[in-house]
Amino acid sequence: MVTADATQPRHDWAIGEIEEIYTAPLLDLIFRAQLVHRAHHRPNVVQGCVLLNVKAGGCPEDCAYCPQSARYSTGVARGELLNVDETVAAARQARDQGATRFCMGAAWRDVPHGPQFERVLEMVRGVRALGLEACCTLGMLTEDQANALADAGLTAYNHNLDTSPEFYGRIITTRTYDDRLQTIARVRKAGITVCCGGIIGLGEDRPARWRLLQQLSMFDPHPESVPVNLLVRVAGTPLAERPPVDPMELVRVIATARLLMPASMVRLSAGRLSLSDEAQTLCFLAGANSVFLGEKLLTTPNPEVDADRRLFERLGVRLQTEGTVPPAPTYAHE
Ligand code: SAM
Ligand code: DTB
Ligand code: SF4
Repeated sequence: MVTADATQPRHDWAIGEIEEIYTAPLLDLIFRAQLVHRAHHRPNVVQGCVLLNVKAGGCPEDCAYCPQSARYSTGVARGELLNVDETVAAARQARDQGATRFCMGAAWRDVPHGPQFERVLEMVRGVRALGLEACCTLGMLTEDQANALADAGLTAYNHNLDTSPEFYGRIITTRTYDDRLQTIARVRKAGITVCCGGIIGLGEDRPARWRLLQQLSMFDPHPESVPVNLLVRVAGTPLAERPPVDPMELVRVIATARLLMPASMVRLSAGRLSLSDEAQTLCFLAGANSVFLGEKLLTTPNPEVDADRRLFERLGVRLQTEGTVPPAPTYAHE
């Protein structure tokens, strides 16, 4: 008789199961998530990542949340691709701040071929040479580009699903959900780890959140990294006036992600400035184990370095000091 192995990651979560997890009494949900979290991760360690916008603004896409789309007047100036030296200098500074992962973002629909791509490859080599994990988010990739990034030593590629397949068309019309899935498949095939998550607060309902989480958990293997972004409402974008999300919903999303994808890094990404220390603490308790450090995300503000230092000190949480979390200790007491 074949029995289901409860210790094996699952890729076939039914929407009904996800709904049941997500809508459980919050304290039960957090307790369950904490048990799974402790079986796979060190409970008092958080990974610090730093973002750098290596190519700002002027993006042809129409992502309704994004201040870097050329279609909206948000005051973000279109910039040139940074040079390798300034990028590596920023990565060194990130390392000095305690980050172990450095993420380079470009406001591109897809990656240009030629000298600009060569420069990105050089940036990746430079960041890796500092002993940091290197992540890029550059838009859609061809197979050749994914392979070249892998050869340069890229650790991870970030390409989000953002929301459910059904709600997606209300947020982005210039490229499809399938386009995204294809880029993610190319990243996986090239041997780069996948960083893929979404945004909460776009106007999606709970079932849309469940569908996003289901889509993420269907990847086999799961994305090694799952960023959960809370919408940063930027004046000039179509979503500027969206009502704020109840932080308890964010906690539910994080706890559900932790339960569906036990070994993945769940990253409390954009939106921390709109959360209290207590709400962030609940997010960590629910299974978030990474944040962006530094006063700026790509174009929007993030908590001050000192504020984060104080928060971690109050919690007795320490920043991860090595690049990758070692595999699954069964019980972690650290
Ligand atoms: N252009 C590339 C792309 O779209 O894949 C890379 C950069 S893009 C800024 C990366 C991700 O940032 C988006 O997929 C989205 O999830 C997130 N993001 C962008 N603007 C945001 C906002 N205002 N609030 C929260 N997350 C945001
Ligand atoms: C992700 O999921 N969140 C980060 C990273 N991937 C690139 C980006 C957040 C951007 C927030 C809006 C801004 O600062 O422009
Ligand atoms: Fe362009 Fe990425 Fe912003 Fe969409 S999210 S407008 S693709 S920079």
